[in-house]
Order: sequence, then structure tokens, then C-alpha cells
Amino acid sequence: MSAPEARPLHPALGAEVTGLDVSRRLDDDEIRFLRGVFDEHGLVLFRDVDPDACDRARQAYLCELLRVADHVPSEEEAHALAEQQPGFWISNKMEGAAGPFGSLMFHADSMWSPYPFEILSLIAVDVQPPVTPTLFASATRAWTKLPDDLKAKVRDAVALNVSGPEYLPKRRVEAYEGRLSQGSRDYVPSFEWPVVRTHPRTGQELLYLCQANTHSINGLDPDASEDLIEQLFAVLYAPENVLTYEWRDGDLIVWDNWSLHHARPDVELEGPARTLRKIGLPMEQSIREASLIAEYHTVEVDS
Ligand SMILES: O=C(O)CCC(=O)C(=O)O
Ligand SMILES: [Fe+2]
Repeated sequence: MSAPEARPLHPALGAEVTGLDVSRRLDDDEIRFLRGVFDEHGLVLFRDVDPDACDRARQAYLCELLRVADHVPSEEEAHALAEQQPGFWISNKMEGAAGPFGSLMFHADSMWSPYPFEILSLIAVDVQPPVTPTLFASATRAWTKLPDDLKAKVRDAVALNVSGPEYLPKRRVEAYEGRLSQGSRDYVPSFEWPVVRTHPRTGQELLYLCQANTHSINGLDPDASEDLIEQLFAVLYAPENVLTYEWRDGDLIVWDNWSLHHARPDVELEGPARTLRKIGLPMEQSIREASLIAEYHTVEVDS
């Protein structure tokens, strides 16, 4: 293969990497290169990847390699990580898959938990046109773009994060144009996080609140909280801060669930196949339990 290269996908985030065979273990130079690209862009894309050659264990290897700055997972570790999530799929066609229909507001996976995923990866196994894209927004870039007075307002703020649209302020759900779904769980997990956090690998500050999970900012009345949240979302989800990615079969994306949020427009159960194999790390026992979803239903908004 030719030497590895990275080509930015968008000014705010993301890079396509060529010249790396992700179906095998990488050597030290390749690892150094890939980690540098990942920490700079927050998302790496590989095209034309064979999902059988780059199997779930190889996908987990790449995620763990990029998640932990100074550790290269062994083959045994990669297999053990993959075995924690053998049935993790995003699909409108596979029985038991996550996110089978509906649109998803911008979120970082499991922000409602004390142990959110740090790294996520999807590989397109079967996507038929017209393709519903995935949108990615940069929470690190958003922080740098906030006006100083807004930075000062949220610097010490803490927010409550919930697990889905059903539990969000009505005002936000009503303003959203799209069909939302909610997973039914036995209980409603929630967690409070500071609104400004420091990325553990890059040391960059980032906005840690999102459209789909952040219920409110502590200490403010509901309208003041939502007003402030809307000002932050205006920067976070501004078009210049968002990459819209249209999947093709064999696309493999690994992204940083600290520094990026993701979303998608509507997917229909009866629509074209959209099946993506997923890895999310680290997978703590608590996330596994809280993620158990019996079924998804449409969120009704009373008007
Ligand atoms: O279906 C998509 O585009 C994104 C699904 C998602 O939210 C995820 O994989 O975490
Ligand atoms: Fe997600």
C-alpha cells in the first residue's frame, strides 16, 4: 500500500485516511500517524473496507488504539472487547438492532450515564440509496467559537442529562422538525455533568451538553435554562460546525464521542436497508444494563 495520507472532510472535523490496511494490525509508524490524525480531526473515515476482513474484533482494536493514548491492544484484548457487544448494530432491518427508525437529535452516546462511551465506530455493511446520512458536530470547535460572555456564563455550570426525547423539555421537542423515537427502558437513567469539560487525550476544552440528552442547567428556571441551552446549540449545531456524511457500503468511521456529537434524519423501517455494525468503548457494565431497550416507540408531542 502507498504511504498513509489524511484528507480533511470538512473545516470543522473529520479526515479520510488512505494508504492504511485496517484489516490487519498496524505498525508503530502507522499507529502514530493515525492517532495524530484522530486527535486533530476527531473522526477518521476509511473507504472500501471489507467488513469480513475488518471484523468486529479488528474494529474494536482500532477503537481501543485510538481511545487510549499509550496502549496498543493485544489480539486477545481486541477479541474480548468485541465479545462484549456481539449484537451491536444500527439497522432498520435486523431484529433487535438499535435505532431501527426515526430521526436522532444531536447527541453523544450515553451522556446520561456516569460512564459514557469515549469512542464510537460504525461500518456500513448494507446501505441502499437514498441513504440517510449521519451528521457530526464538533463540541471542541464550538467551545472555541463561543463569545466570551457566553463562556463565562457556562464555565462553572452543571447540566442534567436524560436518556431520550420523552424526558426533554417540551419546548425543545415541539420545536424539532422530525419524527423522534424513544427506547423503553425499565428505568430512566440520568446523570449530571459539568457543561465544560477537558478532553482526556487532547487537553482541549469542550462543550459537554447535547440536544438529545441535556434536560436543563442546574440552578436556572426552566425558561432561562432553555434560553441558555439554545444559545449554546446555535454555535454547536451551526451549519459550519457540522459534517453531513452520506454512507456507502464499506465506509468505516471511528469518532471521538467526547469531542463530537452525532445525529441523523429520519429512517423508515420500510425504507431502503441501512445496516451499520457498531462498536462503542469502553463498554461498562452499567451502560450495558442501562442500554437494554425492549422496544422503540414514536414520541408523541401534544400540541
Ligand atoms: O444511525 C445513525 O446515523 C447514527 C446512530 C447512532 O446514534 C449511533 O450509532 O450511535
Ligand atoms: Fe448515537
